[in-house]
Amino acid sequence: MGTEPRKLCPVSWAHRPANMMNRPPLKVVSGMPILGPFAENWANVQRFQAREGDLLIDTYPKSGTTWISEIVDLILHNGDNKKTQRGAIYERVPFLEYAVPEMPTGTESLNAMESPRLIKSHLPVHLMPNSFWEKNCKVIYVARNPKDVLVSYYHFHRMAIVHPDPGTFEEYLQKFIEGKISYGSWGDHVKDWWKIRQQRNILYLFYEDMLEDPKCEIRKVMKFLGTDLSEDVLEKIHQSTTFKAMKENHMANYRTIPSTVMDHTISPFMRKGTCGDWKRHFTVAQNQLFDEYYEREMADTDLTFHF
Ligand code: PPS
Repeated sequence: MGTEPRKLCPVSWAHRPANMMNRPPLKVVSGMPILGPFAENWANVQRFQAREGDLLIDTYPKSGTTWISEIVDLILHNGDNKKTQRGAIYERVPFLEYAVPEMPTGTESLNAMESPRLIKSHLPVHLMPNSFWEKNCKVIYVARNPKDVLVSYYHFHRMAIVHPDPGTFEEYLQKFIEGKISYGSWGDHVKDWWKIRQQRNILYLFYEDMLEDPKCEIRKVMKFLGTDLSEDVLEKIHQSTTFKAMKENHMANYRTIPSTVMDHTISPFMRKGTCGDWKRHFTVAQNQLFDEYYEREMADTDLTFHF
């Protein structure tokens, strides 16, 4: 296939001090808690100029961002997994609100990047830079059931030192329910994107559907992107984006980030990749508490999840 590999934004970790960003406290921007260093760059995020043809991948954290990013990049390269080896996932799909001291911010990387760009974000609808709507950018949103999100996010806090210490699982569960974690309320996030999905250029997907019938969901993405690839290419994309394949793929599994920043020996980024791992974490009492929270959160929506 003759597709030119898309440009990427090289990120160098070469000069990172060993104690970089040791668990800085969260800050609140526009009512939402966010990683302290991200808050410092907030004005640049709000001023960010999206361009026509940008594709935004948005999720509440730990909902399948990396998975859908890899799928999209493969679709745009006709399933050629040599081309998707051109850089780490965070270089191919820069993270809009990313900011840590002494490194290029997400907005700087994206401003320097040639179009067409793939952009990752975890921002809720009401904090999206306006330019995405002005330019009518396509958005792929992925949602995941909150019990598995919580478990995945808890383990991610343990291994990634840009996050505050999660405390015990019990303490973390309480913080999640109260929305006192980076990106705030899970319920508001998934519901607000759900509400606007038909007014905007949004493909709303579910992690659990991607697990159950990956090819069907990849086909939906192809259609949304206006591509028509053969069954062989579809099969290749599917094989390259199984949990096992991505766990072994260093350009997708975040192993290129120094272990002082993400320590995969504490918990790997590609951890379980399943639906229902929460059952191994929640006690009966915690599950009851969480179900009550879920009922409250979802009382005003027709959005539902598989657990
Ligand atoms: S982040 O940090 O918010 O961008 O993380 P994100 O990529 O959204 O979510 C990480 C979880 O997605 C799982 N994952 C996958 N599951 C199934 N198949 C594939 N291919 C895949 N790739 C990533 C990853 O394992 C994290 O979930 P948990 O439950 O922790 O395993």
